[in-house]
Amino acid sequence: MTGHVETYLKSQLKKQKTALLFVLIDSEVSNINSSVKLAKDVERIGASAILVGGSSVTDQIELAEVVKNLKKAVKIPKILFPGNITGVVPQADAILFSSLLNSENPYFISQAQALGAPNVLKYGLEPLPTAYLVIGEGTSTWFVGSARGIPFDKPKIAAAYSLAAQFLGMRFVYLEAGSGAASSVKPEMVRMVREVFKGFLIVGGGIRDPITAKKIVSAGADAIVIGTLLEKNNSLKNFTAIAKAIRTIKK
Ligand code: 1GP
Repeated sequence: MTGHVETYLKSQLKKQKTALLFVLIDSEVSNINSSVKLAKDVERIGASAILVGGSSVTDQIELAEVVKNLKKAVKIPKILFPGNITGVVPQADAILFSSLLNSENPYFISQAQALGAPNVLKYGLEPLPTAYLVIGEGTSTWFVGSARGIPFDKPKIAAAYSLAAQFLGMRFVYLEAGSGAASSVKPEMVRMVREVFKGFLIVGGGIRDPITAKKIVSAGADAIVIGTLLEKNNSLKNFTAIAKAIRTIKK
């Protein structure tokens, strides 16, 4: 069943006629004050949602505090991005209810989901059914999630997983190169996934400049995720440049 946040994201896509910008806030990197300031800044610049979480977030109390404060600070949806059951906390609007489809450990494919699901219901979080696909190797999400990373230059494999996700009823695919990845997912992979996957396509990991962002959006991403860039100096200037650049690509 499609909920409010999913409906909002789709309507934003139609309205903006280009890909959406999601910002990842890692509660273990940014404290409450800096998270709130960052969320307000990126909302003003044009971000459509804030993802909160990450593969190494294990302090659930700290995460809950950040979410609670973001809720008061910004209107755009606050979407949990869990790497484990510790990523499920109250007061967010939705959760990327993800299965790490290319994990070698069934815990990250279905067991964490079973353990987390009762709290998703209890906290009234809107589950966004997501196939989380880790591309490449060597990142935290790859290591923590025991992923067998899809090689960067094997777009057909990513497309096959995305098609499988669609047949399984998942409405979101997240192509993840990993936070701080040396290189982002290649446009060719995004293009091949776009050809077969009819749902909402999120691409993230290692996107740090307008040219890369534009190529990924032109290839068919519905949303790109920016995280690490915003932890650096001068980051808002760069984020603004990315926001401007993707507006030139019409979907
Ligand atoms: C990580 O895709 C997100 O899960 C964002 O990646 O931190 O490299 O921007 P970066």
